[in-house]
This record gives sequence, C-alpha cells and structure tokens, in this order.
Amino acid sequence: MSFRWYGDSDPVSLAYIRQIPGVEQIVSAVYDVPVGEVWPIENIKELKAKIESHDLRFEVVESVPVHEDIKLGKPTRDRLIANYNQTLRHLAACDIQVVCYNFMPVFDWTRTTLERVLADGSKTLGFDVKTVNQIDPSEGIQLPGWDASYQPEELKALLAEYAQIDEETLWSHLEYFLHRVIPTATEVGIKMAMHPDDPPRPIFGLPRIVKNREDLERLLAIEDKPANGLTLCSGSLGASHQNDIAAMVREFAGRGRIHFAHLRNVKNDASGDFHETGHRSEDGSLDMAAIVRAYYEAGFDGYVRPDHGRMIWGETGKPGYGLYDRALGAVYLNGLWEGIAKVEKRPLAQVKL
Ligand SMILES: [Mn+2]
Repeated sequence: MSFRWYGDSDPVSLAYIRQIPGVEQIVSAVYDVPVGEVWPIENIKELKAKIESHDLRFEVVESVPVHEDIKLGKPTRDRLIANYNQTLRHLAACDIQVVCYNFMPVFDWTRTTLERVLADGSKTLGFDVKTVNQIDPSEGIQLPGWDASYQPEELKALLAEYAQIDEETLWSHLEYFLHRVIPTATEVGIKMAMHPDDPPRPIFGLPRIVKNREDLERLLAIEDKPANGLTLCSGSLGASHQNDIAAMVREFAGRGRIHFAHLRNVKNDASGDFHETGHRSEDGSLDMAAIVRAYYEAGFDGYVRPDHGRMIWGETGKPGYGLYDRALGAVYLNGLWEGIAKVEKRPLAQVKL
C-alpha cells in the first residue's frame, strides 16, 4: 500500500503518512526538472533518502511526464525520448521498480469543479459534460486545476497543433515512443505503467486513446512485454459507466500486466457527468469490494494506492490530495483485502498488497 506525496511543498507530511496503518510506500516524482530533461541521479537519491528517513520506501514514480513534442510527433522527439530513457536508467540505479506515465494531450486530468459539496458537507471534484461542451478552446479555456505552466497564448498554440492530430496519429506517436522506451525499461528492469485518460472521453476535440478495454489491449500489444504495463485507475476508467473495472482487473492483472493499482470510487451517470466520492462501494457507482476481490483472485502482488480523496474535516490543500480521506481510503482498502484473505483462509503474508 502506497500514498502519493508531492515533495516538500506538499502540505501533507511524510511523518503523518507514516502513521496511516498499512502504508509502507511513497509514490512521488522529481518536480524541479523541466519536462523533457533528464532527472539527475542526485535528485532521485535525495528524494529517496528523504522518504526512507521516515521509514517508508520509494519504489514507484508517478509520473515521468511525456513531453508534448513526443505526443505531437515532432522532430525533437528523438532527443526527448533519449532523455526519457536516461531518466529510466537513473531511476533503475536507485531501485525504482515502476514508472507511471500517461499519454493525454495537454492536460493530465479535467474537472469542471474542485469543490462540489456533497450531502455530508465534504467537498469533491466533479465533471459536467455540458459545461465542457460549451467551451470553445480557440477562445481560451478556464477551468479549475489546470496546469498553470501554460500561458494563455501558449495553450492556444498547443491546442491548434493538436487540431491536426487525430486518434490514429496519436496512436502512431505512442507506438514510436514505446518501441524506443520499452527496450530500455526491459533492459534496466523498470516496469512502465500507463495511466488511462481522465476522464475517459475526448475533450475540446483533443484525441484520447486510453479510455476502455479495447484501448488497453491495443496498448499492451504494441510491445507485448511485461515492461509495457498499466496503472489501472478505477476512478478514471470508472467515470464511464460502460467500463467494467473488475473484468479489466481479472483480465489484465491475470496476465501480469497491471503494475500499479489506483483504487477510488466515483459516482457516474449515463450522460458522462460524474463526481468523486469516498472509497466505499456504497458511496459511488463502483463495487470496490468486487474490484479488490478481482485483484486478489488474479494473484496481484503489485503496488496500490488510494487515489483522490474528498476534502473532509475542514482540511484544505491540493484538490484530491488531502490527508484524511485518502488515509480512510487506504485503511478501507486494506480492510477489504484482509477480509477477503481471511475468508479464503490464505496466510496474509502471502497475499500482501
Ligand atoms: Mn488515477
């Protein structure tokens, strides 16, 4: 069981994370190197030492971001892919096992509100299809939580470049990337773990290619090697009511291709609107017990983390990444796992998450 931590600027401290029952791992990244440049080995070592000084381990990186030029298929991509591979070599030298990444154009995730108030007074992230459809990207986009590293003009230019890129072209750029990165990952012993698109639908005409079972299958076939695997995010894929998460877990964990599990619940409806909920099955649309059971039955022994949490008990901070609700999620998920393991009467040590 792991917990995401955003480094020294994260209001949630490593000392507090250490106190969550069952959490043994930190998932983090080097945040002070520009996207596309090599992560110096010293920076990785420093981060790892800091985490280990709190009696926690650092074996999963989320994320090593993929430069937009690689997704756009620009001539600069060869240099950027060489840098990416060098970063993987440095991470492997620091005993990192899994690297989470995504291939979403421009935006890592999209929500229309970061502060939807639920019936219990907690605040959560929500997505409303109508609001997104009313936005004309050529006139600029203002939604909460987006990467502030883009200036408005820069963003417009980037969106104009993507207007030339359809889904098949983006697939071909992903293939180009994986054919060059997976051999390096295999060589150094790192497992790459693609995070699906969030939400799993096209937005603003941007192509989105990791949305459902068929997309995951196609992705894994590009390089049919263990190093080419998945971060299966129940909340991202689960925002589409057509995705059967437990079935995906059975299939892809059964084949040893899920290296990192993001577990959270989401309340969705057929229109595509959704909001995030607490992790418990009853609170959202996903049967979390069935999903955890699917991992158990597939013999999953990879890394897992609670994903986003609501803001509860007056906490403020990074939307989706407060301490309290994610800690409740971690304990709930470990409780499900222990319950399933005890019913199955297998020793817990053999089935540890
Ligand atoms: Mn996720």
